[in-house]
Amino acid sequence: MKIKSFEEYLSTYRKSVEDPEAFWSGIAQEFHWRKLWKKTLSWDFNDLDVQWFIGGKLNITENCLDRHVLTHPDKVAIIWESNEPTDIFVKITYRELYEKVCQFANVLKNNGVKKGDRVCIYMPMVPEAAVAMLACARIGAIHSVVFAGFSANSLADRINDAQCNAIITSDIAYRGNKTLEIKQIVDEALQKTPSIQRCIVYQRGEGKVNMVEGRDTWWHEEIKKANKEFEAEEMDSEDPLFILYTSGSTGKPKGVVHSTGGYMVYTKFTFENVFQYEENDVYWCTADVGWITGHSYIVYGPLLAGATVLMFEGIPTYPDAGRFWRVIAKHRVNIFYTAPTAIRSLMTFGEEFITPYNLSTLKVLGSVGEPINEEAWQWFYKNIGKSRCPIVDTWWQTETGGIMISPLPRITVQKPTFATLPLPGVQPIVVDNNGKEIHGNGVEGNLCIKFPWPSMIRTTYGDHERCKQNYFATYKGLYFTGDGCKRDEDGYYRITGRVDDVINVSGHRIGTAEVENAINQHIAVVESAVVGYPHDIKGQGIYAFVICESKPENEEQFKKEVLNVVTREIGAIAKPDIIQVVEGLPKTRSGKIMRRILRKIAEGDTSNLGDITTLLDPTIVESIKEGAAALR
Ligand code: 6R9
Repeated sequence: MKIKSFEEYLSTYRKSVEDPEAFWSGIAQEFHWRKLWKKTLSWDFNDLDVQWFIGGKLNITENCLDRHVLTHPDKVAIIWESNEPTDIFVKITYRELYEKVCQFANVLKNNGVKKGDRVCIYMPMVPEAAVAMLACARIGAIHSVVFAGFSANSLADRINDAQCNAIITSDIAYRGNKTLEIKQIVDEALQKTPSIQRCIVYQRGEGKVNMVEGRDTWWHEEIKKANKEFEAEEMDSEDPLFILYTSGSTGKPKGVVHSTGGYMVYTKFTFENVFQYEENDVYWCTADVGWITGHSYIVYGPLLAGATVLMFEGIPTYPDAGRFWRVIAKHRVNIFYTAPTAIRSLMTFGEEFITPYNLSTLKVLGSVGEPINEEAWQWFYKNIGKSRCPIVDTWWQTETGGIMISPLPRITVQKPTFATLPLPGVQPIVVDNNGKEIHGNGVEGNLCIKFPWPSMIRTTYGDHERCKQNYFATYKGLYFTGDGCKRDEDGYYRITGRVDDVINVSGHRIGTAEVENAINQHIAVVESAVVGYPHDIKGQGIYAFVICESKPENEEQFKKEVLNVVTREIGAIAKPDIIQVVEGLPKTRSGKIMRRILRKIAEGDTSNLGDITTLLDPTIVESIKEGAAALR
């Protein structure tokens, strides 16, 4: 079902709210189910229990692949552009993808993976990453993709939390002019993961890696022995499809669990509508499969819709800052979905990197991951879209599974920096800090959702209580997003950013507590406090206030060590931008750090720090202020 006009959007939205079950069951009919559902929805936000398409049986890969093989087997499913900008690239048709997935499903089976098992995927941006995900889905195993920028420790924690019994990885990964030793990181992680029985290694480089006898095996060797047909496992609509770890306000990342039927229905519906995908379009989303955007809008959404999706291995600035535009011209991309941080970074390089390339095939631009500022929006609109392509500013989260608030291109009147209006089936409400609904327009508050949608989080893996506490306990009877928002006079939503202890660095969610835990691993560190601050390119930067046992002799050296510890514990994406060694932290008498004060100092706004008299030692604030000023 594709909405074609604003009137149709309004009437569809109205129907979706008046009778959500009728609305979604209508959309769900478009798919292939082995057995239809008996009841569309059952839900309880207080004791968190949400089920969609109850009793329905299906396999999502039959909808991603088998259906398309019947109708358009030779259509290109994936175009793969490698890190190196050569003329050679890979095109995989739906038939070929089907065969690769079936073949790899057999490999998984031959290696002892069964329905319900958890399989970790730690891979670069190669088509085999998508093949691995779909092969898991085909046999009913639950994939847990871990972004291949996370450290061995982070990887091990995630594997252990989900008790994965197999991992799929590659020898190396190419990112720009760097070669990352992926397999080495896996080897290190696997020292601490007793549940792992098998490690299947895709050869991306020269394959010169250590292989552990009885545990490790090569992808290319395994597929030689595997058949290209695999009868898909029959799954229940509510069987988990995947786990994806994400940061929250507590120290430990949580495994967000998505189920099969609802996720399928929602990602296809939103993909088709938000991007207004048309039959022969080439669609490119620059995310990594390690994030939810890669799951929903590189793999599942587009393939469910039978689209042609471009997958890119490299980075925006290699070999130069014109790479994105070169790829768009080369593959005649029609729909381009990226992140504000990439736009802000490319803006700084100037237009000479854009002008050589023909961008006339572009029809729709998209943004995701963090608030897009007016300047970046305008630059994207004018320089890339040539003032003729609408921008869809899509707000959503790992937990929501799919896009929630977004304009529909050429349908919704856009407004820079506004995600605009909720998609059909999405019922946002704004509440004050006491959880009271703020009615009307021209208001601001905390963004919650009051009614279930098909692709919403079902639980956090292994800890249902935590999921309840995290998302459904702050405001009774509501799903709390953790984001603040404005609703303007037109009823348009603008997301203002996180209101919890999560920092959004270049569109990546990082918990302040996670970074603190990592910094505290440094032998000389007594305590630390981490806050976000506005950063021109990253959106938010990480600012760490650190108390040492004794003043470091060589402060530069100490800071380097702290960065190394964070890289080791979490990964390079969590490295603080600024480290300030302090003598104390602003604490209340009950020992709570007043982060509000640290945030102000990190922002460089110390004119009004508010009431500091309740602090145990108010003088500490002066010394932190002075130290911060000296760092700028
Ligand atoms: C899809 C994704 C979710 C957080 C979310 C919010 C921020 C995402 C946004 C946006 C403003 C947008 N966010 N899209 N903020 N405008 N269009 O990014 O998922 O990694 O879980 O991050 O990202 O703060 O709460 P995830």
